[in-house]
Amino acid sequence: MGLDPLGIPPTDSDGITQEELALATRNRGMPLEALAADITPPGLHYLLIHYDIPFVDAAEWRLRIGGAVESPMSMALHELQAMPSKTLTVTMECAGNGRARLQPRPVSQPWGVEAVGTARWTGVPLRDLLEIANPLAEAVELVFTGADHGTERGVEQDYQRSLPIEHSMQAEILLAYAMNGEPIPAQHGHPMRLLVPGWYGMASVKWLHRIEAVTTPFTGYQQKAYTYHRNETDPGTPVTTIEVRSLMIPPGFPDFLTRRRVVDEGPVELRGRAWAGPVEIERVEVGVNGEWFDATLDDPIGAFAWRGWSAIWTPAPGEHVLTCRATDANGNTQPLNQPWNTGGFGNNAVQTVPVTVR
Ligand SMILES: Nc1nc2c(c(=O)[nH]1)N[C@H]1C(S)=C(S)[C@@H](COP(=O)(O)O)O[C@H]1N2
Ligand SMILES: [Mo]
Repeated sequence: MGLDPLGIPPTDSDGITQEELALATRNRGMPLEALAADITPPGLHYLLIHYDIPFVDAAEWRLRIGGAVESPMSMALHELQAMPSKTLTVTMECAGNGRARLQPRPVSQPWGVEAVGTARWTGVPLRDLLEIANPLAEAVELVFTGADHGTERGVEQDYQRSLPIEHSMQAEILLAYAMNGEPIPAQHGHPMRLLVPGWYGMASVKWLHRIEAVTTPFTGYQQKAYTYHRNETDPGTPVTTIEVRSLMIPPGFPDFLTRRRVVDEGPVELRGRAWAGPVEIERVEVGVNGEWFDATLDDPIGAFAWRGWSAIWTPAPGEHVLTCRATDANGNTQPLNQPWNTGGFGNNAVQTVPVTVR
């Protein structure tokens, strides 16, 4: 197979491989019933860990800022916690969410639609530290390094991502040390992670311990791998902000194995959430067997957070297919068909929920 070195080998096989299953049991999604809460309850936020969780000792840990800066610095956690802090409600989503629904399926973490969660993150605005470290005029990006280490498609690496200096100076970019008012749990990046609100999760480097200003754009593995390539020769465009998506809480009750829903006849309140990274949600529609009607939007809970929606459905007994689709303030609407690319990124095609009404 003439494979793009940055793509992921696709498979025509319907069956999930043992490797994909092993990834899926390490990296779990948010159970969709947790869409009921504004803030995802502890332990239900989705997880994506490329290598092993590094168990970092917060008392020994330091954050180092260096490279092309005027004043390199090194700070302990308690020193960072003594600085003015900011708390933001942020919906985070994995860029690979929806990957396992693609055909052919790019082989990687096989997400359905549930790689999402919303938390209240507290930390120091990155720009407050940059004002002290002072990147040199020739610095173009900051490279963020996590404490985890592994190989990916033959490349040994610490997990690293970069951001342009300009983006790093935005007020919402945090060096977070608390999640929902508690120290960040080990699996979510203890003791500190970068938080890039509005962007897919890969930008928010966990177990952060080093920030380096560089004078040429960073071309590390994770920077290149997150690219939309439509085919093996497409040079592609970088994966950045979160695409518009909505999800519904599957109504009624599920069958254990198939998760098919059973709902009693009569009015049913359908509820869900919609988000579009840094962009506002303008509209959510509910589809019943292909007929669309508007849902009612709840009040927003934050500029980077999902927005609740609800709709009343009065079904007749029988088999039905429910869907929902959101439109953002830029006029982007979720597609009915898959936006295929070699890495399986940004598949925001509508969720479908088959329901039996009795
Ligand atoms: N150091 C490090 N940071 C990381 C990752 C990782 O494996 N290592 N995974 C990234 C990816 S792909 C995603 S989607 C988010 C997931 O964050 P969460 O597990 O807290 O939900 O973390 C990002 N930050
Ligand atoms: Mo991700």
